[in-house]
This record gives sequence, C-alpha cells and structure tokens, in this order.
Amino acid sequence: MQAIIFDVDGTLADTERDGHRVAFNLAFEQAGLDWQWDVPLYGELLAVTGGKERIRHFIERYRPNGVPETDLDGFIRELHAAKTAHYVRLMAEPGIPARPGVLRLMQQARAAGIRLAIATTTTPANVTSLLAHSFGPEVEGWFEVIGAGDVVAAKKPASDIYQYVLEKMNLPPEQALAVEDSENGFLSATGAGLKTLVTVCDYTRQQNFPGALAVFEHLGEPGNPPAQLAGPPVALQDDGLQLEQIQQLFARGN
Ligand code: XBP
Ligand code: MG
Repeated sequence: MQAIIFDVDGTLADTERDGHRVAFNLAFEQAGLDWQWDVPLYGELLAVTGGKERIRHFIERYRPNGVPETDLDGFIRELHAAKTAHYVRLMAEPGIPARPGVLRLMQQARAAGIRLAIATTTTPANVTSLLAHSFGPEVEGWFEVIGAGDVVAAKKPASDIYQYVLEKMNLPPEQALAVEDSENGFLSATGAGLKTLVTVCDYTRQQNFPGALAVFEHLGEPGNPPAQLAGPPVALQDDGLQLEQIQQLFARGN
C-alpha cells in the first residue's frame, strides 16, 4: 500500500447535510427562488453527484418555479457559483468538524511514507476551504494530487476521477487504497481497480458495498471506537482503526 486516496464529502467531514445542502438553499433564496431542499429530499438528490448536475436533475424531476426558458446551462452555472461562495464561507464559519480519526490516519500515513491524494466530485475551492478550516492551514500541502470537480467530464460513479489521480501519481491501482463513504464513490474507486475502505455517514449507512475491504461507522478516535458493519472482523482498541490494521486488511485483499 503506497498511497491512500481520500474522498471528501461524507468521508473527511459530514459536509452534505449541514454544508452543501444549506449552501444550495442560500443560493436559491438569494436568486429569488422558492426552492427548499430539506434533509430527506437532499438524501434523494444525492443519487446524482456534482452540484450542477444535481440542480439540473432537480429541475427535470420536480419542474420547480423560476426556471428561465432560455440558457438553462448559464442559469445553473450562476446558481452553482453562488452556492460555492456560500459553501466556502460556511466552512470558515460555523465550519464542519473533521470526522473522527481522519486527521490521525493522514498523520500516521505521512509518518509511514505513504503518499496522500484526494479524488472528489466537489469543486476545488470547497476542498481548500474545508481542509484549511477543519484540518489546519498546512494540511492541503500534504496531498500530492487533489483531483476535484470538473477536471474530469464524468463524475462518480464513473471511475474517471480515480483514474485521473492515479495517472498524475504515476501509480498502479493495486498499490493504492481508496477511502469512501457512499455507493457512488465506492463504485468509482472499485471501477478504477482500487481496494476500498468504507466509512459510512448518515445518508449512506443503508447502502451496499460488495467487495469493500471493510465497512466501518468511522475511523475512530480515543474513547470513540467505531462499529464495524462489514468485512473480516478487526480487533479494535479503544482508539479506533489504526494504519497497521488497514495495511493488514489491504494485504489480505478481497
Ligand atoms: C460529493 C458530491 C458533491 C457535493 C457538491 O460526492 O456529490 O456533488 O454534494 O459539490 P463525493 P459541488 O463525496 O462522492 O465526491 O456543488 O461543488 O459539485
Ligand atoms: Mg463522499
């Protein structure tokens, strides 16, 4: 295991419900639209990855008021740019905490000489803001490659973003671990040939991850070990899933 490639939303932090969703709603309000994405509706809309793609899907599926008859692309692009500005600000204030054990695993990996990268559907500015505010000012620099947003044409569950990152790292897929939280992300990573560890979030707990190395609630931190939901049983200590245990799961494969 030469590298760990992290997903962002739902994996590094629980950003969907209290970050992205809120930012979308603020952008709708600012544009004078009466659209409101509540928590259950947003859960449905998450089936479509990518904010612009999600807005388009919402328009096509729900036919809401306020959609112009011409230049739908431009309308969506502007709405999404406003959403990104809100999201970037929300990450600074009030912010969303890093999920348990993520920063620790990054630090353990760095100490062991394991390379780090990111493969995400979200907009690059969102990654920068989350890392700076929830992880620390130096953390973005720990990632050799940050593959994000529109850098590839087809978003998750397509494998393009993982292939893009592997290519930039000049790394074969057998030598990297992906960490994901959702079915779409899992399909993207495994489709690129990566072994994948899953840490679910509230929106993805009921999803299926056939062939994952293991599925946990989260990575865990002292006093807060995670429940294991699938995979060969790992004997966790009080301080959560450790790098050596992940390396053992990786070596054992699936
Ligand atoms: C994350 C997403 C993103 C965000 C919105 O998926 O689906 O679309 O919800 O980000 P993953 P943008 O965690 O699998 O990468 O609005 O910037 O597109
Ligand atoms: Mg995710």
